[in-house]
Amino acid sequence: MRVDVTQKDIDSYQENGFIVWDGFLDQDELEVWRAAVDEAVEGRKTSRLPGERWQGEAEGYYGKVFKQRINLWMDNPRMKELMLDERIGKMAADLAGVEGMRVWHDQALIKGPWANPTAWHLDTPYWSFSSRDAISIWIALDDATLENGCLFFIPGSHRITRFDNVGIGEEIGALFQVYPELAGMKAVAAPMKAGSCSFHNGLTAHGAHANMTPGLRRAMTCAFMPDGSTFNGQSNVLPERILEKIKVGDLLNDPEQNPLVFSR
Ligand SMILES: O=C(O)CCC(=O)C(=O)O
Ligand SMILES: [Fe+2]
Repeated sequence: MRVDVTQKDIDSYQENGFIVWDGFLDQDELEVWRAAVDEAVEGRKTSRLPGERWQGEAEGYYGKVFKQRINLWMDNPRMKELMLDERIGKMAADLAGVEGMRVWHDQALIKGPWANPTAWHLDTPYWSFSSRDAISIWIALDDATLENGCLFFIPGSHRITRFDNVGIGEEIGALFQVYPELAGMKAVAAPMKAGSCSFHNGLTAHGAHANMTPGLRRAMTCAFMPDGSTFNGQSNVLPERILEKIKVGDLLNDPEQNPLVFSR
């Protein structure tokens, strides 16, 4: 695993709101990740979340953007070992410039053959905390190409966006109605070899192509929440057990839900 973050990487991430990280996993590690993700996704059947919420495949257009299985770390021991790796948490904390990182949620995102494009969107505004320093790792388990649905980012957009957002729906450019100031900015494609990854700020505008091939575009991702973040009132992926008792402003620090992966 290539985990050596330099000051140059940090500067580049802070400037652009994303960084592509070639050669994150070596071939042996890639095989381990692929096997673990395939096993965990298979084990999850049609539940998008563990527990009682978000059971069954998403309906309609969104259900054909990707197959989404969230928080695989919670019910698959092999995924837990991979996702809660302190080295990944440290990379996320170093790039984001924070003291500690908790898992917000992991997710497998699998674009099947002829999957719909992933409309332009931001991530953090969906979540149950509001931080400008949330960050996601997106690991390519297959080569992610212009043909099968690689990611696109708008460099610098994380410094312009607010917490207004759009859903990942049929209108690929809906985000630009909310942020006309982004409309003139050029996007960068992020094709990646299998085993490479990217990190992006949750407020960076991003999306992905359709899958125009008969093969899979498998990705494993994890969103990290800076330690110390508090509840903003949105349920998102939180289970009933937590929603029953939490109040706006409370710390999101339940170790069974948001484990601390790294702290300085
Ligand atoms: O994999 C995709 O198509 C979208 C990924 C994404 O939006 C994310 O990781 O935040
Ligand atoms: Fe996203």
